[in-house]
Amino acid sequence: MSLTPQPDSGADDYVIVQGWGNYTEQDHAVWRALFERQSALLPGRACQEYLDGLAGLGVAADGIPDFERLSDILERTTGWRIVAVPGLVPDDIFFGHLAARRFPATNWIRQPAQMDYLQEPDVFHDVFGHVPLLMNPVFADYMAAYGRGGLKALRLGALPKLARLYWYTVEFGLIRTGAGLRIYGSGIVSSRTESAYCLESPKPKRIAFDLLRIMRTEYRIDDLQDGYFVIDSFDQLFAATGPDFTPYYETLKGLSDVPPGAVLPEDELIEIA
Ligand code: HBI
Ligand code: FE
Repeated sequence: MSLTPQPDSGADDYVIVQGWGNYTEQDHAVWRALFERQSALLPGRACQEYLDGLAGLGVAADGIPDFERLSDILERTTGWRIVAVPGLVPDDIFFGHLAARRFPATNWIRQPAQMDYLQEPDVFHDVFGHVPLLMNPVFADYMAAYGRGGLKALRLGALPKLARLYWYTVEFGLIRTGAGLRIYGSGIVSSRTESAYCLESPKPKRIAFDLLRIMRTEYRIDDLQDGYFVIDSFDQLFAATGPDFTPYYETLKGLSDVPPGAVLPEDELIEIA
């Protein structure tokens, strides 16, 4: 399958039919294995909002969920629906869906040999990783705001800066709670090794959320993160997307990029308990 999906039958938003009936027994077995493995790891590591969303959706071990059924529950809660796509879609299409409260979820699942890592998001990463937090009203608003911001960033040629915000929050974000650090990033909750590493390893730096600092920070897509950013609440995250980012992009032009894992003097470092 080509990695650059073409819109099917004139659907210029890359939306396809999920094809739930076409999943094989192996597909569902891979889902069950991934679901059971992560479900054993996440209590005490993933934030309560994520765990509540997973339970509220009824995403279960038994097999790959039907997007329409999940969407009916999701829509009643935060107005979001899930649309099936063949894989990564062009940025403008992606942001357009998010702005319209449609989460584009890949419809295929990884092969058994890819259990521990795959480059491109599959249905487990997208549905198990991303969809549960869309049940949280504040995070759901953040994701819609991010979509609108993405369309604007494209127009301003500032997408790489905004993509960093997505990476260090939606994909790899941590949150401080009274009980300690917890995970909310989808790239982490769907990964066996990173779910433990991000909270327990002394190697990565953990830095308090700072919007401009994040938008200066490069990231690598092919390895465990060297640095994480930590929010205090989803309200804080949503509030950060309130202002118009145009002046931020101007400010960033005068600031150098920061390598992943580097620490700046002004950083508030957060130690693991
Ligand atoms: N497409 N289906 C899909 N899923 C993504 O997470 C995704 C995408 N296209 C672009 C993209 N992410 C990133 O480039 C943006 O987050 C910046
Ligand atoms: Fe993702």
